[in-house]
Amino acid sequence: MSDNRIGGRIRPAPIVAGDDPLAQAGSRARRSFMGKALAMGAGAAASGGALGKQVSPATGPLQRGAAVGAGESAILELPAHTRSLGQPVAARAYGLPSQWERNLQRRESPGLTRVSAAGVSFTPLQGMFGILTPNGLHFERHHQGWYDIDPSGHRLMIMGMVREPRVFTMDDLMRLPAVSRIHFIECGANTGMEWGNVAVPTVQYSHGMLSCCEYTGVLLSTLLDMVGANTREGRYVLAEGADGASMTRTISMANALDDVMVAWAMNGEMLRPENGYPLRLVVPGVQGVSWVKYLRRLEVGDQPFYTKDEVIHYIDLMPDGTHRQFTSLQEVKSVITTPSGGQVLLDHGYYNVTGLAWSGRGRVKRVDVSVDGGRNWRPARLESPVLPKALTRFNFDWSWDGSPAVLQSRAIDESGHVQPKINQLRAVRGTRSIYHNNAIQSWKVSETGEVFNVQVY
Ligand SMILES: Nc1nc2c(c(=O)[nH]1)N[C@H]1C(S)=C(S)[C@@H](COP(=O)(O)O)O[C@H]1N2
Ligand SMILES: [Mo]
Repeated sequence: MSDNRIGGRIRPAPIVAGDDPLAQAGSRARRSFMGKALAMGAGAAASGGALGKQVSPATGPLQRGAAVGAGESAILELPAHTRSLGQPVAARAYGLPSQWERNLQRRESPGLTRVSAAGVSFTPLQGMFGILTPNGLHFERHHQGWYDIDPSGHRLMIMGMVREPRVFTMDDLMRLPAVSRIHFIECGANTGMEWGNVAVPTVQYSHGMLSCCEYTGVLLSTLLDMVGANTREGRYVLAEGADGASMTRTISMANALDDVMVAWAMNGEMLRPENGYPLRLVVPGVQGVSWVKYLRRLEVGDQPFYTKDEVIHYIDLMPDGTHRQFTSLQEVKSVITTPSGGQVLLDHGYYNVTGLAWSGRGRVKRVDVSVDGGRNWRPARLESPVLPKALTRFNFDWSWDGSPAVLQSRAIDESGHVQPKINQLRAVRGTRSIYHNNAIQSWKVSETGEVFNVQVY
């Protein structure tokens, strides 16, 4: 099911070139199954009972009181799994998702980077629920591939404008007072392909360099205190990774003393190798590149370090040919994840329009949804928790009458910033940028129910 989960009413996103052919075959098979299931009126069975064709969330399947159709025979006849023993507990020492969910995967966009070790994989936002990203579906961005570093040999050095430079082992760090906090991470290049015009078909590719996890680690302020950092003149901190790319970024001391973490855990377990095991920097609200993975060195300094990763990369090309630098904050943004590009509405009637909103400045205050391309807006329901610098889930009731529609969401954060339209953003930033596109996303629902990525001005 996965991508097409929407009550069995939406078929899977089309698989793009270069994707796993097995997944393609699977999705074709599923599509015809879904078609048959719906034709038989067995939508509820096909969709895990959520919003099948005969089921409306208001009434539920059993309150319809109609004659028992072919679909209900799936309830009356006990299937094999109800008449046999299940598998023993030790079948899987480390749990995996159901085999029926195997279409829900991180996906690469072939050709996006010149060498495969410098790659990106995108989170399948269209198939996810709530605000947390499962560790196996967290997007990945590597400048020089990933490593599975032996934690017993890993060290973190803190130096520069400090009274007592120190080298920490993982054991040293994990004895310290820890905090656990939920935050989003978004690559500054997320949605970057849409600057010029519509570039990608699905929300996975347009917005999937985005994840949200509970991180556990020690606050950087605790470590800076331990080494006696000069936090008055030392206004900057350099973070360096242990990978071949030596990813290095400068963060401000203001950030460092606020909520930055040196983290070893993600969603209750140690970091995954792809995401920086055994140690990464967590810089809430700031673009992903500053979240240095395989963290091995922090240096306190009195000016920015102007490293390669901040002088020639992650800068914004403006219409007059100049570059903006150190534009690290991820501004207020939102996107409807269902219905979204590549999905298909199979039927008229009720849909739960759902999506995600976030802001690097703090909490999301409100999300408005439009179904007519931005002429009229109504507020969506924000689901709890609504946390600072974390993804917020929103839901919105919509009844589709079968005519063409353009779905949009617009987020407003607690600082009062409003997510802009793409033409408002272009008026200031031009069309040649790669980074920091937080524009309103539009999904066009055609009369056939197919959903497309479009730009509406
Ligand atoms: N050491 C190291 N840290 C890194 C990177 C890297 O290539 N090497 N990529 C950065 C970029 S550009 C992003 S967007 C995030 C991605 O984190 P993730 O791979 O856990 O999603 O890590 C950042 N930290
Ligand atoms: Mo990134």
